[in-house]
Amino acid sequence: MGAADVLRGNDIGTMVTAAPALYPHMWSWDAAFISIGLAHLGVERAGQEIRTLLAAQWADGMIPHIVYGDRGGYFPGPGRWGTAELSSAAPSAPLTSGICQPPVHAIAVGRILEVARRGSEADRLAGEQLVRDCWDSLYRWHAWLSEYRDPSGTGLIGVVHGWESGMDNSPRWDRPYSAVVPGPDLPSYVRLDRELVRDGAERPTDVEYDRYLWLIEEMRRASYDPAKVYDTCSFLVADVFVSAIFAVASDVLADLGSDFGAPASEVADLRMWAARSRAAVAASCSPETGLARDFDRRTNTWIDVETLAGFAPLISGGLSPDAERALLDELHGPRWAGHPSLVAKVPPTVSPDSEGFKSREYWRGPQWPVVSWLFGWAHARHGYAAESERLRAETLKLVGDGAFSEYYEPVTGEALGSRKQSWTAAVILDWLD
Ligand code: 9WN
Repeated sequence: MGAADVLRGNDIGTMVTAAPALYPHMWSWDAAFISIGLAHLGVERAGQEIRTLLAAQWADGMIPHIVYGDRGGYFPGPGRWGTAELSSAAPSAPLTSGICQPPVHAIAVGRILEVARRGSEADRLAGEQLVRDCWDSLYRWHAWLSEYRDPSGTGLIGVVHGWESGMDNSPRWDRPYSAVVPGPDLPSYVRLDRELVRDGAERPTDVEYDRYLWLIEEMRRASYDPAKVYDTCSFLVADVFVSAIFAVASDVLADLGSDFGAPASEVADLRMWAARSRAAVAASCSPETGLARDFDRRTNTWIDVETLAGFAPLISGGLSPDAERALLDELHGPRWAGHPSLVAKVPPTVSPDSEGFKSREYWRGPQWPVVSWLFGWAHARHGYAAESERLRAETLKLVGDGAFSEYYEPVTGEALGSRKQSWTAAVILDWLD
């Protein structure tokens, strides 16, 4: 089965589910990457994916992390969130979760436009229409992140749940999560993921899940009011990877805005947010390791845990040329993508040389093709064509088994997590172009 078949097989009409069984709904950042893959099958269908997502945007501007389709099959489902009942900003159709995910959407729209402009006249028109139709919604989304997740204008965007980072159980979050203490009134629940991924060690633990669910309880109690959530939620971390994505996506959106006649003041806002976040990500780098760091806003401390997210400045730019070169060499060097034990020279989520490395456990070590795509895209944007091409070739080698897995065991190359994961297929389609 090829990448295109995976996307077609997961297409339920207006949305391509993130995966056939484990994730039978639309996820925000998955949808963005999926739309890039779809652009290679048809620009109209790619635009439809973005439109479906934006139709679920909250009245205040947030793009929710899950847009539920008609099927159940995933926990937590919409009933557990209760967003439509509790928040006047949340839509009641479609139903959504109450948190967000990394803002990669403008990057996706920019890439769809590039693909569209290389295609037929109809493709070009469809791509340009998509930009016109979604620019304002994406501006409001970036404005929401700036206003509610960085209210003091530091440049670092806060996340109130590990799920918002997209890297759910990364060791970056272990310390902030240790302060999330589920109350005795946490309503009981049954995990569905454990039935679908047979080896439990590939998924987060039950202790982690209790914390994930407890945060939802806290947010329900704040009625998903973003200012209240920011003030009260027991998990609040300034996420350096989300901030880097926000910076570069704001640039992309500003460029699209200038080309398509968006209001100058809004384009200027985006440029300011981009510059501020780029500088903040660069300034977060550890003097010892050179890696960028998250900042725990509840304890006011830097999180000195070495993970792939530390390479965030390679996404957003803004380092001195020497520092950037050093970070790039580190990413591709023997502690990370070039580690001698790896089957494919693709960055693992945690270095095999780190204490916290767990080769099969989700965001604690495995290689995620979608993250490699993001680094590859950023390398190309910042002028590192050879490194970009290396990530492409090595990731293609990794997914050569045709499983299109969610993530891979770096030392053996074994496919892990969900198979036929849509965003894996999507980035491969883009890379095969
Ligand atoms: C929770 C869909 C999503 C990705 C995330 C990934 C995983 C969900 C889960 O799957 O998270 O949102 O149930 O584990 O961590 O990045 O968007 O593919």
